Amino acid sequence: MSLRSPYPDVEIPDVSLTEFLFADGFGDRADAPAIVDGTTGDQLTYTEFHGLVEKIAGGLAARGIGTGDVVALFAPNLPQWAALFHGILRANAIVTSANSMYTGGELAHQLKDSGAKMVITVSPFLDRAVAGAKEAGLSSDVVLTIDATEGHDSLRDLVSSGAPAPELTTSADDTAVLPYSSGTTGLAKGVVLTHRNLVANLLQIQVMGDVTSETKIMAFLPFFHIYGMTVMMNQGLHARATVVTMPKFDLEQFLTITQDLRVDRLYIAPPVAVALAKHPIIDKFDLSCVKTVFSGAAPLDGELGRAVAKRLDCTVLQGYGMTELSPVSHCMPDDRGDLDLNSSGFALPNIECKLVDPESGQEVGVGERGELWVKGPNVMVGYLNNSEATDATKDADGFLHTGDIAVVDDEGVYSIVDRVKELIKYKGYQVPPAELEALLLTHDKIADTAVIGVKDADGEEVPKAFVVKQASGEDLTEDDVMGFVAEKVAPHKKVRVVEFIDQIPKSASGKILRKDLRARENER
Ligand code: AYL
Repeated sequence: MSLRSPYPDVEIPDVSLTEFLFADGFGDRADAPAIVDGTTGDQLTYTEFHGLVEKIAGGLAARGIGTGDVVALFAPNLPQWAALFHGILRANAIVTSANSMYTGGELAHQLKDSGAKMVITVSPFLDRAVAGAKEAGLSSDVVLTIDATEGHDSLRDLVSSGAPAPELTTSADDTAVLPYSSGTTGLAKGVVLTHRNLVANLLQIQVMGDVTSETKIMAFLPFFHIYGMTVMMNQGLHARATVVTMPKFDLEQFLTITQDLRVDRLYIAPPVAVALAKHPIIDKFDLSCVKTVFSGAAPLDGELGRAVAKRLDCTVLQGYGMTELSPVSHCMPDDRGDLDLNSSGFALPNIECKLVDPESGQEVGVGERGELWVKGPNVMVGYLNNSEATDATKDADGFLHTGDIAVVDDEGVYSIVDRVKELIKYKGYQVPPAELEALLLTHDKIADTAVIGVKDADGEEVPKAFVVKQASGEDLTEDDVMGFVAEKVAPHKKVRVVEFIDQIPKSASGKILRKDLRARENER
């Protein structure tokens, strides 16, 4: 029994994202703000934004960037991030968006794996960007900065050449972006998303949401992550709305900007819902402008969601998706604020789902738990240069096996109830356990290890390492283990709980039995 979206299909035009967003001009929004830096008030109107995109494309072409070349963006949310993103695509090239918290080593993995030819960053990130580029075999000459800095070319240098943008030759089936995701297992992999994937998801979410040219969207969640990229940046640009950026999250500043710029649509991940529901500072602000709070990227607690709706007197909605789905496959439409907030709403138009019992491989029906499989025009092509991982995730019929367990009711409303994949989510960010395990095994006092997600005292998921000591490791402490990891990874990947045990439970073939470790946690 495959389950189709209750919404009629939308037609996906056969065009690049660039054509889709910019070919028709901006009408009466030409001089309206497309994107505003909420912290400085600096803004680009639609005409200015588009002009900058064209100039960036010209500058990139003059430096030899063209069809099929990959350029890495390693920067916080700024209006220029969006202009560079679209400038790279306009130059017929591909964007790989890197987590701006990455260490040099983590960035190097992505640069090497994606074959990036250029890295664009900001001066405060230069140390990590240059270290990563060097480790990936790139010259520091191809590390550019958005702001001006000594020793590196800047955005100004890139656009000052005055070179015209090249002819747009990109078609819908060309790769547009390579965000990185560990998917259901293993290390971070390049997710190949085409222009068609991104255009499709914009049209699919358009049916669900009331985002118009009047909307002001808050974008503090990072553009490098597919949630920020599609749902905030590109949806906002497509609707000719105004996207308000913040380079990093600070609660008071976020509230000040929301109040002063009269932002009406907040996109958040669940940890921010906790602050909105509970923090005393909220009462000091006039947030009457906020009409909608949309949560995604990790499970929202329904009660918490209702508390936010009540306190801000607004509609709270939840959506579900994955990087591999461009990312949204399910969400609550704007007019259904009445739905149970523990759910993630309906399948989007053009989407077909199956729920499959992971043990038996049999499809299950309404009210029964099964792994969610998703098929639609927003499903990735595959993982970059990794057909094995692609085949393990996307089947021959085109269904993406999400690794999430869901239940659907008779109205077609889905609730995500569990996760069967390894992936851990810390504040909505991906933490691939395989990466932490590989790192921990390089410690000379650690004999074996397994990392899983556990709930902390606030109910937030955090990475926990089970560690088997080497005979020589008697004096190894929990803090030693956490410190060892913290030095080498971005903050969201830190191990936050450690337990020493005698043996890691494994199957006959040597696979870590994470289920057994989870069961052990739940017995506490
Ligand atoms: P990735 N409820 C439960 N788990 C969720 C939810 C949710 N609403 N959203 C995402 N996840 C988990 O690639 C789930 O395990 O993309 C899923 O497989 O970083 C994993 O996060 C994917 O993590 C949307 C739709 C945001 C999607 C997104 C972000 C997708 C995050 C807003 O409307």
